[in-house]
Amino acid sequence: MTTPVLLQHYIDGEWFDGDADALVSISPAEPDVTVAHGRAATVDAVDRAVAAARAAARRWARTPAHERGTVLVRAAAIIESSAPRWGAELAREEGKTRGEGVAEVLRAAQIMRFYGGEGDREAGEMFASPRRGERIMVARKPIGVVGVITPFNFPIAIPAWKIAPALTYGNTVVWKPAGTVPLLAMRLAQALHDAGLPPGVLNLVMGGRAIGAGIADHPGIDALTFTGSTAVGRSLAAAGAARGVPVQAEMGGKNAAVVLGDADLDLAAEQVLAGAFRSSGQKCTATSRLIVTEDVADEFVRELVARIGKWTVGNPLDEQVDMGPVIDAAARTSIRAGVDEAIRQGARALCGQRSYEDGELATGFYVPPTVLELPDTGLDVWREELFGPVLAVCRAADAEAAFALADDSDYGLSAAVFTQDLTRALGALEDLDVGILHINSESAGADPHVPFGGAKKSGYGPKEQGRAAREFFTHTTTVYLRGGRSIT
Ligand code: UN1
Repeated sequence: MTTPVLLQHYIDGEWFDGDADALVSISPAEPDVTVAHGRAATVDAVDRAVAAARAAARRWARTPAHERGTVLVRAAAIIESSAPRWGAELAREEGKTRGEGVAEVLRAAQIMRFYGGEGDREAGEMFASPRRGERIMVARKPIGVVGVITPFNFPIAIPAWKIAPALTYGNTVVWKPAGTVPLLAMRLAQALHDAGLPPGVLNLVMGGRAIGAGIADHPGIDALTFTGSTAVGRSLAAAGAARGVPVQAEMGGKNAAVVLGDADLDLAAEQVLAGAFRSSGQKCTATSRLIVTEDVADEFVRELVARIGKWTVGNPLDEQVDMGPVIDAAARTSIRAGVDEAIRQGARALCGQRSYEDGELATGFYVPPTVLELPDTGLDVWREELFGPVLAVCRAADAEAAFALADDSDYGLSAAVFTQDLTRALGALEDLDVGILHINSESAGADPHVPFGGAKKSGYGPKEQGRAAREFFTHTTTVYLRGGRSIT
């Protein structure tokens, strides 16, 4: 048994203990095991964090972009070399498998490195002028102090992909991570501290909703970036609009995988399995709807369920385990309630109909991988995000009907289409209103150098990652530039 890590907050370059309620990070696989503990911060810590971020803002904005980037590159190296240890901590704290945990830490390093290099890439645009002797330059400038509010499901990658662009573009940050994953938050802050980030540039304040609200409503915050539920994202967007503060919100998804008759069914089964059940389905990009054309439906669904039968559910630190628990007891209860309600409304469970009733799978917050065949699309499970290992299946007569079903959602984050027919693949691009479209790969996954974000209820504000992040983390100053001497 490992000794629990002491949780500390980080403001103005100093680590300190909180003085509010206990802050305890437990293992969702073994809820009586404490991974890390300390005390939450009081709301006045938000004031101190914002004051520190404001005080540091001017100097950081004036630091050459190359130097800012160098800090991120150094942090990337620290994160990378810590990946085996932090990946295991991530698996213990969040519940995804150790392999996924290590991969996520490495991804955070990759994100840091991408944005580290951003300091040496172009920093604006130059236009011709309709007037002689003039150029028009569009320069990018930081927005100021950014509030960052992050979810539990990618405890280091999502914070990295918000904090790295915020910092590289010259902003300072006040960050509140999800209360269930404080340890990984501390690890990321440590990496940046050890990489030489100046005091006040990043401030980490951990605690409950009051801390999040304290950041969102703080008059000293110039912009707010959030990933989490649509309800919270929308309320933050409303609060931001009321104060004239830009908000970027990445929210829910009800992502479809469409399997057409001409697809490579082995490949599709492998990818749908990963998309629906990796990380226990707790990704906003997870596949929660499967649409399969009638011609291959029986065969495909049978294959999928057979593969699920070979999965090992259990402690995420065991090498042979494919799927761990969900994040907490409340998540387990609400996911199971969603499944029970779907069955009540007429769904047929092809697997996962029974909760785990004894042994470690009952003690930990485990939900079995569940496939529900729906009689029609009138069921709540077709529309509502359960954020767990639950896949709802509907059949479609042909590709056109399948795309119509896939687009039948208020959400529009990602979709996966399995076909070898290029015309149909291009048709999917036309027909599906999504931010991310995978052709022949699972609906989850995001590379750091390209835009990430959703359409419809899934996203609000500019996209994240890659150079798209610049849209949110900078504003522009248009400079009409003349030489200062009359020209002849
Ligand atoms: C991924 O698909 O690998 O909260 C990343 C989420 C998304 C990130 C998904 N913002 O799940």
